[in-house]
Amino acid sequence: MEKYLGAAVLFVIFLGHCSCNCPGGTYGYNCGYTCNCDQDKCNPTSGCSPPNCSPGWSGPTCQKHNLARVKPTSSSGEGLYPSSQATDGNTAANSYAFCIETKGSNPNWWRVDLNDTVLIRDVTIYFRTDYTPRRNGIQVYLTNTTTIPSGLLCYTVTGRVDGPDINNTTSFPCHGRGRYVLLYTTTANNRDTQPIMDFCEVEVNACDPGTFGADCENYCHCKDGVCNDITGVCPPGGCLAGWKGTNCDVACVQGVEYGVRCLKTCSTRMCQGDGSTCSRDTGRCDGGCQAGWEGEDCTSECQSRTFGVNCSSTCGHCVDDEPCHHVTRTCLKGCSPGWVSDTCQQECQSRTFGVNCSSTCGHCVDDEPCHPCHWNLSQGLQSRLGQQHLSTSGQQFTWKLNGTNISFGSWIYWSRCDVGVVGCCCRCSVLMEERRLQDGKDVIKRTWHPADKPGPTCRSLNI
Ligand SMILES: [Ca+2]
Repeated sequence: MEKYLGAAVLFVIFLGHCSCNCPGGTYGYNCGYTCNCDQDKCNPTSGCSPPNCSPGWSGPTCQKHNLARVKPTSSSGEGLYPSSQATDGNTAANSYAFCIETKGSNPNWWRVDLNDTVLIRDVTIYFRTDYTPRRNGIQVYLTNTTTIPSGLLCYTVTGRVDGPDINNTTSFPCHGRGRYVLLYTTTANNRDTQPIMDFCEVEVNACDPGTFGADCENYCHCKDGVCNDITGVCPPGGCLAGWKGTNCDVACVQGVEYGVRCLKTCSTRMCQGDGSTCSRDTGRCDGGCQAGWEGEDCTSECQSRTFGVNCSSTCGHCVDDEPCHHVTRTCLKGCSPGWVSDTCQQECQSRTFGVNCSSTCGHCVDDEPCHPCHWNLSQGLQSRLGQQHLSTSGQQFTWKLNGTNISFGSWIYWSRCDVGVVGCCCRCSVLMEERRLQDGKDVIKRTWHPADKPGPTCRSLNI
């Protein structure tokens, strides 16, 4: 049953996900799996398969890894055949010459050092097939210490003392994290006076991340790619997009729902055209988005003051740089001073300026239009002259010229000169207050100065 489900999962998970361009050595969904075979034997969609698996890898997709292969071994006493022959990768078992044989002792043990604390799934022992008695009573531990015995007792080999009812190849779960796998016995079988072990190979198996099942033949659907290697259940944090259910084993209904836990609905996307498919993971719109929408599934409104097809157009002059409507371009809160119309793209006309172009220009030379925006004299002068030349008093701004304080009105409307060069002011008029002591009195003289005439005008102020 487990293998049947695995085949079904394989079929579904790769459907619609071209992995044709996976980088070398990877394959499958999001190129998230490693090819454990020569690269030229690795199908970009389905990966590797026997007999092409790299040494130490097995299973229908070469995802099952024998971590014990060529790892260092030790034993309670080396007999005729060294303990390392149980991790040499050769599972031949029809002669003791391929196997190990410990020296008789009680207790008696053999151990492989995996070189690191690792997660393992199961263990397989290949017993001698030409001599069967030394099987019964062997205990298998997964441990992190060299204490004999210690750790998790995974399995006890049990059967007749002469062993024929015990499988030549005995596999059992041994699920957990550990550095050592220990085979341990205090049982002397048959005619032995002391316990002796003589098996031929021990495989300590783990599934490559993202796979599970007896042969690591199933692919999980977890967000972080790693699931329980026996059940396939995802850790807290959830399923890969496109999957739902407690075990993340239920695919989103194609064409109806998509995304994380299948919470998004295909029909609410703003795809261009009606024929778009709806991939279960991203809900991608095949032909792009309707005007005003963006994102792979076209569910995000245009951002950053953009609108329209591909969000490639920029909003008009909305007040305070507010974004416009992502589809219609309308400025929802009105226009910046100097601009009108729904989309705020039209400049003030007919010598008007300001919010809604509702103010009339001041004393521009030759009745020319003023600059359509508010122009605050303090900002203009300060930016041109620097604060050290300018003092402000209430709504007055005073500049010292040749020892004389010259004050200006608080608001002034510049005539148009170079568009966009605010303050260029080649033809502006300036309301000027000229204050001086004359005969002990403070004399104030107010005049409008066209900027293109000599004197303390805009030009002479060099602004
Ligand atoms: Ca061997």
